[in-house]
Amino acid sequence: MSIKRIEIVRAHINLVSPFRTSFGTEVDRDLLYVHVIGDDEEGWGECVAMAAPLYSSEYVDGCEEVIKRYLIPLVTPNITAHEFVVAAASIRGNFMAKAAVEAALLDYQLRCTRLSLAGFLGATQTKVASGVSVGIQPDIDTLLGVVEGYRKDGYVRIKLKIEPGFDIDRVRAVRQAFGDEMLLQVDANAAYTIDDAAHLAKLDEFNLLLIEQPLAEEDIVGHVELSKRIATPVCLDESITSYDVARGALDIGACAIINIKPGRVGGYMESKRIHDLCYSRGVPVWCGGMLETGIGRAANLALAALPGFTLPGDTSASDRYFVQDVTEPFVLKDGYIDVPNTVGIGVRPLPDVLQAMTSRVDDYRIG
Ligand code: NPG
Repeated sequence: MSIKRIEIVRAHINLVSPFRTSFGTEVDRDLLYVHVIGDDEEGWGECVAMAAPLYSSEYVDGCEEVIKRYLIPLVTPNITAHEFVVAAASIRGNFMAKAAVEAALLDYQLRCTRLSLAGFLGATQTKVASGVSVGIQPDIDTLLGVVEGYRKDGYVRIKLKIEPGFDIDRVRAVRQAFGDEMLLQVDANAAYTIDDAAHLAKLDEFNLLLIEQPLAEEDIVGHVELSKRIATPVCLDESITSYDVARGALDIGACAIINIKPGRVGGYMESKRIHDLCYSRGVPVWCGGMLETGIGRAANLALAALPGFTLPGDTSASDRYFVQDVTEPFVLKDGYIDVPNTVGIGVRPLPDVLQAMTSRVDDYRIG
């Protein structure tokens, strides 16, 4: 299973519609794929970092630099993904960069050993319930129209992006229009401070599944205080960068639910550790999304099939993001998406599509 080369592939894809959050508006994805190549097999990983360091401190050009300068030199011809994770622990932070390399090594190793990622991780579900994340819309009528469209598509849970000035009235309007039964949650992407606790308590009447990352990434202690002052369960996203942070956050009562994003925590193996911790404590988890193309989406679906993923994830169908995905598209069937069950992540880029999207490929010899 000797690895011969690693390619760093840079590519670009447009989103079907702009995606506005409290930190900015994404109109396209500036992509970085890690492509591990051996004699008979290959492996693919997608880096989830955005073009600019607005969601987190990582950004895609920075990830490329870290991958080339610090992570590829750790890769030896016969390294396993686990051995890579151990070696890469000496590099601080840079979770999204590490996760992209780990994912490609895992895909490669699992293809060589004829195992699926879902099987390797311990998946118990063959399809996963799919939610959709709705960006901040210019006005309430537009928002209701967008939610209506996703409901017609069959999404089983709606997540509304919120920020100060675009919150209580928006949630009230969606609840009134679609009823109390609809699974509904909100995501603030760290847009509030603890001084907003009384304001955020106004969300309590809407029976939300959760409020995601209301306060700053570093303000884990603030989330403890907020959790006492609002009834809506607090879910952490940006703050949870590792197993250790997750355990500490749960121990001090900073959150009741965790959003697991493999890119944010440094990979699928760390994600599984966080899942196992939460599962053992009865803490629900769900799989977040970073507007991934089919490569990252396939791996996320394998993770989301673990038994502790009891809430629908941001694992939407390909057509929610792109006109033409880089892989065969993932499709929504009655609110669910099938978990890939063939070897590795179960998909590969479609060569012609990838080539048309690609701007640059850099090649590194291993060994
Ligand atoms: O469906 O992939 C998706 C998007 C889900 O809302 C989503 N992602 O904060 O969780 C988030 C948010 C995000 C989007 C984060 C873009 C970073 C960039």
